[in-house]
Amino acid sequence: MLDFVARITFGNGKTLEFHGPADITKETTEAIVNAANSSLLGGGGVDGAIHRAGGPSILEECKLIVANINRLPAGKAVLTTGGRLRAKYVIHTVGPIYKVERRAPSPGHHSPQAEILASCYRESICLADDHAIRSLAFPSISTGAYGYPIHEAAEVAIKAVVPALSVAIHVQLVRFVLFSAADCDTYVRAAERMSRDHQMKSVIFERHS
Ligand code: AR6
Repeated sequence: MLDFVARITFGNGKTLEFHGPADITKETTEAIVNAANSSLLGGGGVDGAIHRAGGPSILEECKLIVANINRLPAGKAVLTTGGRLRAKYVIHTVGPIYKVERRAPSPGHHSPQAEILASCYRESICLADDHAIRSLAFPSISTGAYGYPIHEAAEVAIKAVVPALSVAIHVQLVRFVLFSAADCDTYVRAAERMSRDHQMKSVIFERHS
């Protein structure tokens, strides 16, 4: 079995990978990211799967966090341990609930919801770096129950991850773990497009399919 679908190696030796179809609860990265909601009390989708696989200690830690901050705003991230997961940590972040835009954002500008989605990725990488975490796996945040179109979300996600990974001190590997082959293909195509359009500098792009 192939151990990856696509990989980008940057000039600084850091790596961005795309795996799929795959289940993030089985990940061996040091941390995985949860697409949570502001209550941090669990839900469906990837959130439900992470709490089920990781066991009750994750929810207990989330409750302690909520007791301090009340709710986690969209675009922010917090960290718990990983309970029974193979990953040592879970970073919980809250994506935007997608709304159809009435007006297109002006050229060169992100819509507010794209900014929030980008912030989820940036804040998660920054938090991982603060905890000296070296490898981190993301699901496709907001593209399930929160309805963000995956083609748009993939581009926002990769554009946010590449510079954040580049400036991170500890984080060396970011992996997108996509639940379906179609979602994985969408992310890989977005990355291919961006590397072709020279939006990423000095990269080696490998693809196994
Ligand atoms: N591994 C990887 N990806 C997964 C997995 C998994 N085990 N399970 C689902 N996905 P969603 P959101 C994919 O709905 O859109 C929850 O109820 C899924 O196919 O989990 O950010 C929370 O509590 C999709 O591509 O997250 C919130 O209330 C992606 O993960 C709300 O849903 C995200 O889908 C958050 O919605």
